[in-house]
Amino acid sequence: MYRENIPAAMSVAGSDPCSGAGIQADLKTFTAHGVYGLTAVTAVTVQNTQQVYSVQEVTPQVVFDQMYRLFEDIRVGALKTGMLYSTDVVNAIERVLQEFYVPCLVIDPVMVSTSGHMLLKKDAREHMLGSLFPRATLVTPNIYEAEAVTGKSLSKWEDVQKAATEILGMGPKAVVIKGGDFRDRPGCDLYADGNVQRTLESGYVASSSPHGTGCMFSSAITANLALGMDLEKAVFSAKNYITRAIKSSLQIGKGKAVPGY
Ligand code: PXL
Repeated sequence: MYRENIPAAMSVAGSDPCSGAGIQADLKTFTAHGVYGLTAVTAVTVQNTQQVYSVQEVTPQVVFDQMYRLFEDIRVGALKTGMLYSTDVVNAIERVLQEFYVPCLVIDPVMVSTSGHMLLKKDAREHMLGSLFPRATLVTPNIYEAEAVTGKSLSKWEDVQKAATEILGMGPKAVVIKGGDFRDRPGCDLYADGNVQRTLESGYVASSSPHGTGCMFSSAITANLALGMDLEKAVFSAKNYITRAIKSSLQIGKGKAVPGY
């Protein structure tokens, strides 16, 4: 018998000690939405606002156990994955998802940090596509990740629209391609599901793409889904949230700003 009086969402992701991205950003975002945040840590990064220095993977069994013990105890309304790092971690997550039902699954296919550090090994990409994409309610690649996933270079907005269709063919119910400072349409993202394609426009916030905006966008969507919003509304509401978060970026440290919340 579950007794939660607040919806819960889970983030399965890496730790970012400066709290701009990763698990820490996800928890802040869940809390800001009135959702109780649960976590399973996949890797511990050593980083500050300037760069990522190193990555220590958590053993796949411990990733499995963290998730398993939460699922057997707490009703999880929505789950997102972020930095997964290795094939073995992807497999551990798949094993948990085979045992427990989660109503909404958001896969943020994090691959490389803003500062250029590898956050998903090359061989793990295929596994993520094969095992997690088909289960996903939503996948949220940025332009670089959409290029990696489709194997095509995206230079025009039309290319992004085609990539969205191709990604839908990999099995998720919907996709958001996060445009960021994409030259052809800065500040725009593309939402697509089986029925519609819509552009999410915010008015580009110049010269500020703080570290962690991608994580925060996908965790805001996850929080909205845990609150029971339908998918398209969850995405549009999260776009407003992340736009406000970028506008109120926090100047912490010597490197990139982090999103406000
Ligand atoms: O923004 C991608 C990302 C996700 N997760 C962790 C990170 C980063 C970027 O640095 O460190 C843990």
